[in-house]
Amino acid sequence: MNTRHERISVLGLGAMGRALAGALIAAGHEVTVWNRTPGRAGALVAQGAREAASVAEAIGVSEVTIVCLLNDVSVREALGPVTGKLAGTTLVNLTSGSARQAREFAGWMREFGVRFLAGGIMAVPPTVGSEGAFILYSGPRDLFDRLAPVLAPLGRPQWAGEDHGLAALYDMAALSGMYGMSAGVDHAVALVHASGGDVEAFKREVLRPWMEQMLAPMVEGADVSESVPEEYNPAMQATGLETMLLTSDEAGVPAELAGHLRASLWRMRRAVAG
Ligand code: FVH
Repeated sequence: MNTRHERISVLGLGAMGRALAGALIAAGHEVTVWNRTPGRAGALVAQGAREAASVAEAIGVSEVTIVCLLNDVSVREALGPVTGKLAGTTLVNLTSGSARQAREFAGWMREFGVRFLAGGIMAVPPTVGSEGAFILYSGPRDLFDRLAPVLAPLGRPQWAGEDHGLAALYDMAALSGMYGMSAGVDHAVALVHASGGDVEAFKREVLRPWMEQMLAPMVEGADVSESVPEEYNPAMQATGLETMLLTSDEAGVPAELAGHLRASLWRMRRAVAG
C-alpha cells in the first residue's frame, strides 16, 4: 500500500502514542504531537515532529488527528474544552474503550461535525508498524478507504464495519483471548518455579511447543455452546482441571493465579450437567 503524506497530529505521548508518532514520522508524514504533561516529546521532536502547546493547536494544524490516551474519560477531558474547534476536522480515536463508549463518543463527535473513525490497536508499542501489526477501524467505509493508506505505517488497516463500536468490541474480545493465554502461561511458569523445576527448560521444551500445537485448534474450536465434542469428554476434562488445581495448591501457588482453570472447570461441569 502506498503511503500518502499528510499533516497528522497525535494527542497522547504515552508508550503507544510515542510509537504511533514515531512510525508516522518514519513514513514521511508531517507530524505534530501534544501531551498533557510536557517534556515527553523530546525524542520525537529530534526525529522531526513539531510539538503543539495545546490540544486546540494540534488539531488546528493537521488534516487528521489521532488520539491515543489512557481511556475514554481522558479523551473526553482532553477534547471537552476544544469542541468549538472540532467542526470539519477528521479524528481517529485509538484509545482503548468499550463498544458502548465508542458509539457514544461517535455520537458526540457527530454533534460537532467531526469525521470520525474508532480504532483498536492490535499491536504493542515495539511492534507498531511491524509486519504482524494490524489496527481495527470502524465507522464510515469511505473515510476508512481515504485514511487507510495514510495510517498504513502504523500496522495493516482492517475495517471492522460501519458501527463505531465494532473495533472496540473486537479489540476487547481479542485482548480477552490474549490475557487468558497469558494467565495460563504465567500460572504454568509459577507452578514449575514453585516446585523447583527448570523454568527456562520447561518454557523451551514443553510450554512453547505445546502452546504452538494447540493455538490453531483452540481458536478454531472456540464456541458459545454448552456442549463439548465427544473426543474432549467434559467429565474427563473436569477431572483433569481438578487435578491441575490440586497440583497448584500442592505447589503453594496463589489461588488467584489459577482463575482461568476455575473458569474452564465451571464450563466443563455445565457441559456434564447439560
Ligand atoms: N501499550 C500497550 O501495550 C497497549 C497496546 C494496545 C493499545 N493500548 C491502548 O493505547 C492507549 C494508550 O496506551 P499507552 O501505552 O500509551 O499508555 P500510557 O503509557 O499509560 O500513556 C497514557 C497517556 O494518556 C495520557 N492521559 C492520561 N489521562 C489523561 C487526561 N485526563 N488527559 C489527557 N491525557 C491523559 C497520558 O498523559 P500524561 O500522563 O503523560 O500527561 C499519556 O500520554 C490506551 O488506551 C491503551 O489501552 C496500548
